[in-house]
Amino acid sequence: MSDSQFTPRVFSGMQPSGGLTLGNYLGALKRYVEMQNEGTYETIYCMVDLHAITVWQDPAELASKTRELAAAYIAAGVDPEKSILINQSQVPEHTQLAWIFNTVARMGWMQRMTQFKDKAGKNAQNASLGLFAYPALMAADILVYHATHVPVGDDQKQHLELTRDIATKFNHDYGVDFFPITEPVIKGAATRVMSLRDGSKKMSKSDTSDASRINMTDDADTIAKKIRKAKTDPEPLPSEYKGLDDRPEARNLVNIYAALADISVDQVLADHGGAQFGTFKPALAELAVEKLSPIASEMTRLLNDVPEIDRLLARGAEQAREITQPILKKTYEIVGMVGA
Ligand code: AQP
Repeated sequence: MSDSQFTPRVFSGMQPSGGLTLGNYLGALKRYVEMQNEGTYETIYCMVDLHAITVWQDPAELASKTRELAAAYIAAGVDPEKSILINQSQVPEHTQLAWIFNTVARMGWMQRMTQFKDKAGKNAQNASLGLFAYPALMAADILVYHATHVPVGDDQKQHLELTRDIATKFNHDYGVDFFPITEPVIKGAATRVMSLRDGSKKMSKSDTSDASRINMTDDADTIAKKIRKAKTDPEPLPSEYKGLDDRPEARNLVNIYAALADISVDQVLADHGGAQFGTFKPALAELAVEKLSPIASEMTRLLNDVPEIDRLLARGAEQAREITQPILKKTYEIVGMVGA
């Protein structure tokens, strides 16, 4: 099936499960803004609070993190006049479609999801059912808009494949061409930003070590300190990319530099090849502060007016439901629900 029958439409979201990291920004949020400004797509960006509660969240914290995430989106350049900005739980069609998808997805598919295994850890029997079903809700988040493109970091690739499998099976089982086969958009030099303490681990907002990540709200001194202390090796930077083989920490810092500066990795190595980390790290810290500080200040300004954030989210939910209600109704008709 070709996507041509579908409006080019972008959907993506993040969990309000903690402050955003540089990984969330470079892997996803920066792309949200670029795709919004390209003018090719309708864009819908979401705070996925229902996903966040698949692991325990303090209720008051969840509400404030949700507003903080909305402020981060806007501060980074998501424009509520150009994009639809929503909080997931305010658009009930996400969960209604998710139930249908729970009946489409197969146990074997879900059991293969590596994120569940990572997050549930050794105690899988004690994980919430919601954590296990998470990817079916994610498929519904995307497909309830008939979204054709989803900008995400590399860690979400498997969930996007599952979304495509669910759409394909639904279309096949019911003999329709109803859901698009959504394309992941995993692009840029930093699709998987790694921990500053361990080059084999993803930078993550829920990592217990704050030194492992750069938070979007870290001040200049904290950013400089974390980069200065980032794990590296004693060798100088190479002049070519293949010189970064087997040097995951060095590669991570070079990728971060390229993504922040919007230049290629080759260009970074052309400019900094031969430099020691004692020189490269301060240059990276300066660049990170230059790019992140204005976003952090704008977030603080926006968070001074919580009623305005709530108003934008309520308006976003209304705009979203103009798209989601007809798609859910048609899904119910296809499935055979009386009164759809
Ligand atoms: N380290 C990363 N590098 C590149 N992209 C990343 N993303 C997350 N970490 C990196 C992308 O950010 C988006 C938001 O993801 P999420 O909020 O659904 O949670 P996640 O993927 O599980 O990210 P975290 O930071 O690791 O959150 P926690 O710790 O709460 O689980 C996604 O597009 C993701 O690819």
